[in-house]
Amino acid sequence: MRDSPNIIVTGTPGVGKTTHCETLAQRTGLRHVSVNQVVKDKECHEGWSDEFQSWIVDEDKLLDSIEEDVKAGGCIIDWHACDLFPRSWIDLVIVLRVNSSTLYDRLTARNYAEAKLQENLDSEIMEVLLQEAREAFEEDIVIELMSNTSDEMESNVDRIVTWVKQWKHDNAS
Ligand code: DAT
Repeated sequence: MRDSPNIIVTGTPGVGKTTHCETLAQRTGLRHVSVNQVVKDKECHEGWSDEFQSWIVDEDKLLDSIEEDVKAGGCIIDWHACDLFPRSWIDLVIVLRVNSSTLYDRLTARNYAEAKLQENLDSEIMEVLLQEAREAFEEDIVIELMSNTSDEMESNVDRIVTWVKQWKHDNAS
């Protein structure tokens, strides 16, 4: 039994996962597990895909790399996918959402190539990550939150901090 919860923060690239996770880690003391960073640092990939402009992730290796940490509890997992993580590892799934025009501006600022930009905009409009989360986890642990403005981000973080405190209270041994 873990004494601190594990949270996934997921959503289309550019929705604000990293920004939320960093603030949440500061406010809660939980650890920010940036899967992007783990994939790079621990080489959990089979090379770089020019077509998708991203690493081809070796999911088994990735899960092995983070298993010990996650099983200990207290991880905020930051990744644009969530259905690879075993249900038993996860207590809360946050799916961040953003308006198309805001996402367009954020991804353009990152100099995304046109095809990748369009693919991510389509994914956000089609709610791909939200559906993935709802299919992979119990519906009552999947929470959709808007992330267009800093006010929304502050309120999201406040809400998750409160949830963490309550979880710890409810699960205290
Ligand atoms: P992700 O990790 O999902 O790719 P990010 O945290 O790197 O996203 O954020 C992308 C950019 O958008 C970054 O410049 C910060 C900004 N941003 C994120 N969430 C925001 C919010 N709720 N309000 C205003 N700006 C936000």
